[in-house]
Amino acid sequence: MPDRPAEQNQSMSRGLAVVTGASSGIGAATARRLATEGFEVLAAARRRERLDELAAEVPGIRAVTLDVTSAESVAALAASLDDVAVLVNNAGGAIGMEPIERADTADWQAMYDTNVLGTMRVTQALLPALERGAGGHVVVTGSIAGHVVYEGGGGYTAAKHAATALVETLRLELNGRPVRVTEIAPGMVRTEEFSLVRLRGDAEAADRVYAGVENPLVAEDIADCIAFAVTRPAHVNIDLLVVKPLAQAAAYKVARS
Ligand code: 8X3
Repeated sequence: MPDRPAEQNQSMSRGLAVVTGASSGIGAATARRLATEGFEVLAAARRRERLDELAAEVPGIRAVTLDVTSAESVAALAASLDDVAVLVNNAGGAIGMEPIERADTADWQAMYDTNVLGTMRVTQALLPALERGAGGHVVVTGSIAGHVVYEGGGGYTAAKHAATALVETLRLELNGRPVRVTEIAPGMVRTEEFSLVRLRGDAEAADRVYAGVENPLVAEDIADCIAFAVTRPAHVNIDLLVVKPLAQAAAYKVARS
């Protein structure tokens, strides 16, 4: 039971935050954290059951089914929203570690579709709602892979570089309008799914990514950075936060015991 009347909760709300890719990892942690920061949170993803569990567990979170690769799904979400304070474009991820000479076109297309076009679709559709009221904030979960390249990362680094280009272009195009634009670029974050999906379900290979690394980042560390960016005063725009664990000096320079 809420300990305050509904009207009072609403008046204390920081507004609506939409988080894509909210069914696990950084997205789920961000949904939880923004709810505790006083946002009304719409947790969006394809896997509805996971979202329903999250919404049942955390007051202030509602679930909505969203496929960022579908224009229809994105349009349906946008049609249901009036005023959005924060959009966290978090849906995305990596598929495969093959060198370019053996890369699979379908993997690259899928990575571009979620990490880049997904962000474009959702941002474009929600911009009117983001501009309404007190203005809005577009956050993109990028990656250090959007700023450097590494062997075996071709498709993912290409997609994340494109996501970074999207963020920087969007900030230029929205200049003078009341919408902040922020990229959070994580390095090594240990989540239940990122490396497992990237390595096509090979759990041992996924574990090796983090082997001997003292304290890789966790999803809550990135949620913390997102919460920081979106709770600054409205005139303060955090352009980019690059966030790595202490053990990681560069994409492939990682201290291991
Ligand atoms: C995840 C970071 O180093 O695997 O976005 O590209 S990395």
